[in-house]
Amino acid sequence: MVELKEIAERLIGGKSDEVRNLVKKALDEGQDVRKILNEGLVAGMSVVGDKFKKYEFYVPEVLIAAGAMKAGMQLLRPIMVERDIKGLGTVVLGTVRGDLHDIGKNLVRMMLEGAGFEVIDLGVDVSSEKFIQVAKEKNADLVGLSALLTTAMLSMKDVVGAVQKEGLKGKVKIIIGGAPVTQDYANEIGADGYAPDAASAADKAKELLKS
Ligand code: B1M
Repeated sequence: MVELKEIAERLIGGKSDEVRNLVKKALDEGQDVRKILNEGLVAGMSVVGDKFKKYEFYVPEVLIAAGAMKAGMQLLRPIMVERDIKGLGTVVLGTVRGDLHDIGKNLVRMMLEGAGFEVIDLGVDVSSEKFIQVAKEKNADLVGLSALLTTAMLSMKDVVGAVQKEGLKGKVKIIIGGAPVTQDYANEIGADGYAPDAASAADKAKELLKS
């Protein structure tokens, strides 16, 4: 019988093939999909997030671990879709209009996926109209905005304004981040949350969906 903590340990070490094999074996043994996800993949990714926050892991280690997470998810996702097993929630994520930086945003995506969210990544230079359109279509719980340019931070305000204008305030929470972004700025523009790094973004997303 596969010990699910073994999956977590291999994921932390970034061993994609081993994670894939263990997940397959656990599925073949008839272990519960949700348990494999939570006690294997998500548990491992949450350790990776903690290590990243404490500067024990850097971007390359996170990327490699996220690759291992993806290898496991490729086996779980079709079963979850078939059985309509819901994750923690749906996040529409993107780098705001005028900004092409995406390295941090991609890390945020990996941490959110690692925490069990479904992430719809709209890429870079995303307009407020696009965020709203997709958030409505996908019935999103959260919109995540990233910006690295001080000039592009203004686009975050546009998205918050558009969410209010469309009557989505409260239904769709907004979380913002990126090197020049601060909690003060989030307060100023009326975003629901701010996170200083990718691992904290996943924590903040969970916290916002509880409230
Ligand atoms: Co650009 N760039 N860049 N750049 N670039 C910066 C950001 C800059 C600070 C460099 C500098 O001048 N010292 C500066 C911005 C100055 C400012 O506005 N204050 C700058 C500039 C000016 C520019 C151009 C205008 C340069 C030019 O063309 N003249 C141009 C802009 C293009 C555009 O966007 N329209 C430009 C272009 C580029 C490249 C294309 C060459 C490349 C981007 C490649 C890519 O992203 N695919 C690039 C890079 C790599 C950088 C630096 C060197 C590194 C950014 C990065 O990836 N950091 C950067 C200088 C620096 O930071 N040393 C710089 C690593 C990443 C993991 O961190 O993105 O902060 P970060 O993400 C963190 C957190 O912020 C947080 O979590 C992440 C992980 O912990 N986070 C979130 C991010 N998003 C979040 C969302 C959340 C929560 C947390 O919730 C949803």
